[in-house]
Amino acid sequence: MISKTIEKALQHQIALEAYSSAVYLSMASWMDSEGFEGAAAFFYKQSDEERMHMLKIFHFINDNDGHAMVPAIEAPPKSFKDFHTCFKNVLEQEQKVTQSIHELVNVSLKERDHAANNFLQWYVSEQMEEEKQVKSILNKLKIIGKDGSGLYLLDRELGEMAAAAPEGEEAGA
Ligand code: OFO
Repeated sequence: MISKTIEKALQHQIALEAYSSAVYLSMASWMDSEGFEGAAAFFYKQSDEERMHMLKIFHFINDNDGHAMVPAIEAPPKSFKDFHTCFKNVLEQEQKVTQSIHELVNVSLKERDHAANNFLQWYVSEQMEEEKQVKSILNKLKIIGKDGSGLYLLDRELGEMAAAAPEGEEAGA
């Protein structure tokens, strides 16, 4: 059984994961419309992953006598300035999620909820992987600069990463 405090904090996390899923879906669609097929595949996959992260919390709450609820989320942006800005936005979103996960871990410690603490460790590792991945993409973008053929190759690499990631796994993680 989880406390109301933990349930409320987890419910907040559900909304963040749902927003990540929505914003990555929007990025996938924008990349698709701009002709970046590889990045589009990467973001479709990321969007699915975020939904899976959200669902895991639903099950954890419900399996522990709580009641997980579908959150109301704001609409994500429909378009993005450019390829580079998109990934800068991803890093900001992931850093926000990481901070929220760390706060949740603090709540679980304060509540002495060892089950929730144990459950949250998966998210701590996952966020480290996600931040590492997006930082590596941003580093490549820095090297590429305004070179179109470099961007073409990175788009292809992102598509390969999405195709290689097994179902339920992060693209490239
Ligand atoms: Fe759910 O891991 Fe990113 O946001």
